[in-house]
Amino acid sequence: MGLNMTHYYTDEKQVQVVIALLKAHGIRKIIASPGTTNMTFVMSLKSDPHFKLFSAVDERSAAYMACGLAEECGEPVVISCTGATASRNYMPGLTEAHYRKLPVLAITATRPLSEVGHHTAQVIDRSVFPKDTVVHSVSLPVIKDAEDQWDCEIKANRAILALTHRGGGPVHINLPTTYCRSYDTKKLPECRIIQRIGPDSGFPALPKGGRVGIFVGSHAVMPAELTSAIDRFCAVYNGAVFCDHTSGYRGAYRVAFSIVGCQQTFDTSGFYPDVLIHIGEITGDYYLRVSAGQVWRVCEDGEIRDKFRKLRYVFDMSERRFFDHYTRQSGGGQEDRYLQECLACVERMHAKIPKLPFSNISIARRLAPHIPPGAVLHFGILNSLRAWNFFELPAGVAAMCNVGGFGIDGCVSSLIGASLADRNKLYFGVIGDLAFFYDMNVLGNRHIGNNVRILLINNGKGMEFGFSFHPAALFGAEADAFVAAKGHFGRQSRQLVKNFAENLGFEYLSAANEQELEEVYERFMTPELTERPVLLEVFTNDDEESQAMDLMMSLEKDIKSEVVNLARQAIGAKGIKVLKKLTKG
Ligand SMILES: Cc1ncc(C[n+]2csc(CCOP(=O)(O)OP(=O)(O)O)c2C)c(N)n1
Repeated sequence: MGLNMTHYYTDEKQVQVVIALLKAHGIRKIIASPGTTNMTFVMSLKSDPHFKLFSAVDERSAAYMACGLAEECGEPVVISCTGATASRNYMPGLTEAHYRKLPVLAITATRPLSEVGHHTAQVIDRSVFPKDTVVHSVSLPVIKDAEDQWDCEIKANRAILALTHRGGGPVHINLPTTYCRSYDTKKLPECRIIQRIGPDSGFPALPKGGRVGIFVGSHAVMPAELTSAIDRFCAVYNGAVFCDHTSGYRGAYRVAFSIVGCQQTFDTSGFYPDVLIHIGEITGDYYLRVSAGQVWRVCEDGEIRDKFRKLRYVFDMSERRFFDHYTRQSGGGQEDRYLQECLACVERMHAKIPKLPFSNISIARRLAPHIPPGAVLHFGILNSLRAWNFFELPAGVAAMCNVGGFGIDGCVSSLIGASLADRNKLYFGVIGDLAFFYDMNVLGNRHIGNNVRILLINNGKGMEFGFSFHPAALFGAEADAFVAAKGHFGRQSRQLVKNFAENLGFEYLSAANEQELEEVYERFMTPELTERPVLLEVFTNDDEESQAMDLMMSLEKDIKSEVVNLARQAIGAKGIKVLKKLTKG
């Protein structure tokens, strides 16, 4: 019966993704070894004339054959094997390929990984390879939902690209099967192909006439040449540069968009660019919500980082090279409509900020303009950075935050470390109480100089967990004790930090309301070096902190977002899910 049966691609989605991406990346040659576990893959390939299949019983031989074929043709060759010890026999050939940088892609089929270690027949652990066999190894999921689909596409792209990246070499994909018996898929799914562009590759065209956004994650302070390269690029491509305080860019196209992005009842999608250029590392600005039809990542590490889930190209080169190339290509012109639209919206939001309750945000609003130019400003994780991101800093002030790992454990130490670099420069830190008490022993470090100024916002808990948008809001004040860690460290004692800091030689200032802040802030912000390091402790309370945040997040409302928000409040997130399902059906 099987003899005359017409079959197409397997219905296993993860196998379809691999096949679609092999095709998209122009890979054709396959050497298949016999087995059941790789059957859905092999039989699907056989149904597609794009692929040229060879058979080899012995996997050891198959891997060596792939070495010869890859070298002779100058293109990647796939080897496919089943479970049991089949993949172990790839080792000699992969070792050969490793030392000769041959693009051999070993796709080892397996039962779902959850079965590893449970005495399932033929299932072995392939999570570790000798260092000199493959340059990259991935395990793909069995695709059950959109998240798996994304994971699978990214990993398959990453594996295929590793065959030729920086010299290239052999690569491993562990591909699960569910032994699906239907081969009814006539058309492969549309998969997102990601391509890597090196300095010597052809560059894709960047269309003019649309809007180009540049998203800068945390980034070292940009040198003047890079800033002007970005500015020249933006001028010809109608660009805008979305930043937070850690972005290191202070050029003419800067947009501090956080205040717009945080609006809960305002749809920001009208500001999305056609293409988004992604540079820099992790951002601490959760509100810099920008997306685009396509994202192009530019970074000298050449890594695939799909923050926006729209990644199309990775430019494995310096940012200067990228921006200069496209500016040269552009044929000139001058266009800043996009920038002006974004800036106008930011300005409109600022104009709408009401009087705020006494809080980290109101303090940021009052003090941000007074940071002396030339100073460096460090922010604690996470709420301090958020609060201050709403307000611009004076030109010449650089800002940092430990957004690499987001630990509250080292914010003060990082500030002190930075301050050792230049004793004549002022180093400010804005730190929450949990982060401060966590890391306060560094204040006893004997190297601390008089160039350190610490603004401690003591709200008595991890305020982060007390905002209405936080999932802990579900529990109200019940979350205080064990989620927000309220009640430690002297419960906002007026003496504890004062005594500690003064005994260690700090000048201590404090404020518990607006008026008291007015009395002390000028001393704290004095641009001259003071005799001793200064610590200003400001006491706020959680209710007012929370109210201030709510006010900031509802500066502007559009009807659509407001309806969605009201519905969410009325029927909850679960209800929204049900509604979405119903309307889809
Ligand atoms: C080492 C470490 N532990 C826990 C966390 C989780 N966390 C993130 S923000 C935060 C609260 C910080 O509170 P605080 O420093 O007082 O700042 P606030 O939110 O009150 O402004 C915590 C515990 C973390 N980021 N790092």
